[in-house]
Amino acid sequence: MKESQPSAIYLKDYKVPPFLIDKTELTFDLDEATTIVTSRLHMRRNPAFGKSTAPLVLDGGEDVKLIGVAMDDYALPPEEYRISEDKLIITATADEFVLTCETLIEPQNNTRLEGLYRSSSMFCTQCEAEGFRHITYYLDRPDVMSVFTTTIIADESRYPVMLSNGNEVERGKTDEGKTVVVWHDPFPKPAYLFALVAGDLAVKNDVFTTQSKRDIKLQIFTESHNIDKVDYAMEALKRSMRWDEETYGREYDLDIFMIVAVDDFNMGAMENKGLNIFNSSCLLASPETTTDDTYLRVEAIVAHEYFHNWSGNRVTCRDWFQLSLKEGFTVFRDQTFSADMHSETVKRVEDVSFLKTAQFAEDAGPMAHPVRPASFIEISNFYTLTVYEKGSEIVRMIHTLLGAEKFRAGSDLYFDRHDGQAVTCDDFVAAMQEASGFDLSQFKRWYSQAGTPIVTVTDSFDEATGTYRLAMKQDTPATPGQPTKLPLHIPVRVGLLDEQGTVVSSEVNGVVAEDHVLHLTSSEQEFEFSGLTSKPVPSLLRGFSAPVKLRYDYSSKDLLLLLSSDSDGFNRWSASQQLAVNELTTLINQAIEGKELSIDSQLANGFKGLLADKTLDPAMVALILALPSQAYLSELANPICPAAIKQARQYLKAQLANALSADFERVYREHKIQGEYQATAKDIAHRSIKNIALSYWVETNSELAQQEVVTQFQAANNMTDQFSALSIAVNSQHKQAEELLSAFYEQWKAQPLVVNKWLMLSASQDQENALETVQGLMEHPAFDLKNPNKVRSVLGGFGQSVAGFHNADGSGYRFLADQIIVLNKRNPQIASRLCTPLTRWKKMQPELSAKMKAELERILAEDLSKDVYEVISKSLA
Ligand code: B3K
Ligand code: ZN
Repeated sequence: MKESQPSAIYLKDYKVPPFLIDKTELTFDLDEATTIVTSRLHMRRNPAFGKSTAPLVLDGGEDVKLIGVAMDDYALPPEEYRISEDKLIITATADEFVLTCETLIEPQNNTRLEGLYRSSSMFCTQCEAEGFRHITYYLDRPDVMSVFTTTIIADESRYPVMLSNGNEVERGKTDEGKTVVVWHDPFPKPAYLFALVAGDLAVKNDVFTTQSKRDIKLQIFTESHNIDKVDYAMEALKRSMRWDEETYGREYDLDIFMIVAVDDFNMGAMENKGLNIFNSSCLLASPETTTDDTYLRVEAIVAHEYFHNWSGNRVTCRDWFQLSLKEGFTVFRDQTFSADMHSETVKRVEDVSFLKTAQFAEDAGPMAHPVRPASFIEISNFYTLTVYEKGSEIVRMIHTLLGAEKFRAGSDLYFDRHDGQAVTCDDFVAAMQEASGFDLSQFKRWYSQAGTPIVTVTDSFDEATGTYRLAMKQDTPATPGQPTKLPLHIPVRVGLLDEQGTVVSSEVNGVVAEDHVLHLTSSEQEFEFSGLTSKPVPSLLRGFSAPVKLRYDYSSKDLLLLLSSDSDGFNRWSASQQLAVNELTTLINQAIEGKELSIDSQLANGFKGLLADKTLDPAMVALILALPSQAYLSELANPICPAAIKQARQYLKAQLANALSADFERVYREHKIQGEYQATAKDIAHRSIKNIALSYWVETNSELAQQEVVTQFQAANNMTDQFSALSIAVNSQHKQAEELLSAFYEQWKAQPLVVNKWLMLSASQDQENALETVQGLMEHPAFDLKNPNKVRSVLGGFGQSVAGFHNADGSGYRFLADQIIVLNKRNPQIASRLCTPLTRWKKMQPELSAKMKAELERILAEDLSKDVYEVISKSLA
């Protein structure tokens, strides 16, 4: 452990920057051994800071070597500046000056993948949040916005493509014959949006004509062997550009928009101004190598990064505590876009299912934090499901409260008022409130209060008056640093069904409708519905109108009625989940008590009706058929007994499979599609129901089903069907599973993105020797510790192996901790993310919990990066 541990910074300490940088001129002399960066910063004291003689303090990194610094071309002697930790401090400055810094960096040795680094044979950058300081000394904070001009000097034979933000304005040669390219970005931006790419890349060109009839040049760059896999991303980009014009009135601003795919990338993609950089796993797509899920993911991420051009770039964040200002809003925008492109209900179910599994778990764990955190040690740890997904739910609730038209008026006001500024979540809410006249003052607590609220609902019916009453209570559990909570403004969308399942109208506060948005604002509140003839079954929290845990004592009969008849598609899914959770909870308890598992499943009746109903969207049926995941059941459990959960899921799946075996076989056959692969909602739906039907059918141990798995694996003309067959074989412990896994690797070993899927599936196998398997994978030629995708595949896959990761002897936890310790030094961001499963130790069954805790303590004793230190120390607090 270090002598002194890193300390937190606080939102309440925010101060405007003492200096501004109006213009930033950068020159990169790129070379294999060393890269020289020269910056000329046109700086002045910030009038908003007040009169001051404060020294100039620039952010840097231990990997940046200062060669020289000059003020207005006067080279500063060593006594006129100093370097303290990672800062460059210059005591005496004029009120306005040009600061020149020459620094040396070694991108080829940058394993953190922050700042300028090498991926394959190219140079690329990642500057959000604080990567720019690993390139040169700067005021690396989002409220310092500057106009950038970037000069790149490199050997053209190795780096024929040299890109930066904005427009290319000049091209020439140095005396030594190197190529010089100059880029200028007219839009002021914070350093986190800076980007540079240089490499030998192939390009796909296209054009988009904006609503005001400007032609925008679109370019996607990849290494040459991947350029045949960018057509889908290009089409998705054009759809996104059109959608943002139509839905938000936002047009693209520069004359060129570029995307580059790189293999080594810490996350999905990055919205650098005019030059998005993508993890190749989130950009490349072809039917043979890419599954339906990934197609949809590529479309969503292309859209997300493009939408940031307004929600993030033109209007950016004042400080990193406001991260959700751009991320929550942009996730909401990309979710709505995907819903518009495909099916609204399917998209909502997928998003909510993810939120309830992963964000709810985060909100209940040691890293729980508000959507706008009040403090952090390392901002990279706050690119979380809370900031992104719960942040999006907050924006969605504003949309629900205001209605579509007023929401649009609010977003217009927000963009117009704050264009070119770095602002706060309060500014966003203020624009929404002002444009709509809707009071959002209590609602704003959603930004500052962590934890998932629990809404408990009871009801009563007065036959004499035909009045139905819902009594609601809200309660948000304590979270670290927030022992008590205030009531939130929670929009609860409600419909009422009669005994036949027909939605009935009712009157609430003088409004007659089939669907009401109730405003739950107090800890306890009652709502009255009049005009009813019999006690209804309530369809509560329709469309998941708020990110809360709903408690209402539904009978199985009520749930079956909602499942078969609710006019709100989301709540049909929700009813099926509740029914499954109820049955699985009974089975999990039997498993924990060591009893023989047995259940008279009601779910089978519900499923039977769905499988026979040809009017339903097959994608929705597929979602309903998917049993709650191991991860979601773990989120609900306390304590978590992984083996019991797994046993219960397997048992229920087999019961359902046997009860409905003929239905699953029929559905499997009915939904086979002929012809060429298309990533359309319709075809995706057929494939999803077909493959889930096969996964049930095979559980009956039918020889025919087993053979069908192998046939589909061999005959598939697309990765969705081939990989589904392989996963079904592995998960059902098919006798040919090993053989198919080997065949798959042999077939695809030249395609790294497919190999990543193979690594993940191989690492997740639930077998006695799972640890040995995963250790073998880390020695496999296909593995590379430098590549975050491969690390995530192997270690993420291993986390899903109950027998491996949760092995009773603690060996799985020890193995993960060993990897975290190694990666802590190489790539702190990735190391920190890998800690998540261990941070849930307090909820685990006691024997496992103690073993997890011991590993956390072992990690804490190491010399840790800020990233890993923050997560581990908070988990043990
Ligand atoms: N803004 C980036 C995320 C950067 C993460 C830095 N650790 C991608 C996105 O959300 O669009
Ligand atoms: Zn984003």
